[in-house]
Order: sequence, then C-alpha cells, then structure tokens
Amino acid sequence: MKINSAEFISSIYDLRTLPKTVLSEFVFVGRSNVGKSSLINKICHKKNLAKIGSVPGKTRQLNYFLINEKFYLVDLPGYGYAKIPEQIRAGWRKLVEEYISERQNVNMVFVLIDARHEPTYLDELMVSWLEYYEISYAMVLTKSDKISKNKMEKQIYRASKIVNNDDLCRDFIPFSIITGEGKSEVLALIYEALANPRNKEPEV
Ligand SMILES: Nc1nc2c(ncn2[C@@H]2O[C@H](COP(=O)(O)OP(=O)(O)OP(=O)(O)O)[C@@H](O)[C@H]2O)c(=O)[nH]1
Ligand SMILES: [Mg+2]
Repeated sequence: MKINSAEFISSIYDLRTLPKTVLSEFVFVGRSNVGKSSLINKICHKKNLAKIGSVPGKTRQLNYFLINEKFYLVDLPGYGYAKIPEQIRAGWRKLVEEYISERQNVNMVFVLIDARHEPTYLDELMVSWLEYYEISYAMVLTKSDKISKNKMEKQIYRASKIVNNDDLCRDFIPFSIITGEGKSEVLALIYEALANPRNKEPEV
C-alpha cells in the first residue's frame, strides 16, 4: 500500500469530540519518547505531520491524521514519563482506556517499545487491555538502528513474554526512522487489516 495523502485532522482532548466517522483507526501507543510521532511521519513521508516532542510527556491529546481519505492514524499521548504528576497520569489512563474500550472504529493498535529497553509495567498493562478488549495489535521495536541484530532478537523474545494471546498479537516489527526498517511491514499490516475490519459482536 502506498500513502498518497496524509493530513492532520484534529487534536482530541475529550472523547465526546471524536470524529463522527465509520473509517478504521490505526492507533500508536507507547511510552513517551519511544518514537510514535516519528513513525507516523516516516510511514507518511512527511517530516512534520506529527510533532516530534522536544519536551517528553507533553502530548496530552489524541492526534488524528486522515490517510488516503480512507482511514485514520491516531497518535496517542505517551505514558510513563516520570515527571508527570499523578493526577495527570490518572487522566491519561482514563482517556486511553475509554478510547480503547469504547471506540468501535479501532481496527488495530501498534504498541511501540524502545528496542534498547525491556517492556515496562505500563507496556504490559497496555497489552493486557488490548487482549481484554480483544483488539488485535502488533509490537513495534523502535530505534532498531541503535542496536545489533543479535540484541534485537533477544529484545523480540523479551517483548513476546508480555503477550498472552498469540491470536491477537499479529507481529513483532523492528523499526527505524533512520534505516527505514519495518516501514513496509507496518504498512502491510494496515493494508491487511483494512481488508478485515474488526469484527465485533453487535451490542445488545
Ligand atoms: N535513532 C533513532 N531515533 C529515533 C527513532 N525514532 C524516534 N527517534 C527519536 O526519538 C525522539 C522521540 O521521538 P518522538 O517521535 O517524538 O516520540 P513520541 O513517542 O512521539 O514521544 P511523545 O509524543 O512524548 O509521547 C526524537 O528525538 C526522535 O528523533 C529511530 O528510529 N531511530
Ligand atoms: Mg509524539
């Protein structure tokens, strides 16, 4: 799949103002500074579509990008930044869990983990939410240019330890904005998922 158009649509602070649409949403989550916005820019071939944070943990909103006028990429606020007050963290938790659990448009989630580090408790929590709500996801190991192939294999193994449901976890993708590794794999997963939208039981 090729991305021909990518356009910033809106920043959402309150879930009541989410776009009224039936289009699929592909969501990027992960700790602050892991490279969510950089990945979105890379796959869209645009330098400044998603803002790269100079101050980690600053993003508090969901940012919506419309791609090929067919689906959205959603950049979620990063978690785990130590200097954030507890009250704001609780706000993040509520916003993200409500979005993940209630938004029917969510087709698939990309969980980003810095390839240099082990998954954190918050990564584990995110994966457990996704599995609980039966949302398919892929793990992306970012900044792959900073580690060796050997180390990457070990890190993929570590990441696989927080997966409990292999049916929901679609893939482990090493990714780098420097080398371009992983870009076609991320796009291929999106393309595949677009053909098979999330199948939810009708609500009663
Ligand atoms: N070497 C290298 N640096 C990267 C890569 N991806 C992101 N970075 C750098 O990591 C820093 C954080 O990237 P962002 O894309 O702003 O991270 P984020 O996850 O959006 O952060 P928040 O918005 O704070 O949650 C930036 O300085 C990027 O240039 C990568 O693949 N390789
Ligand atoms: Mg960001």
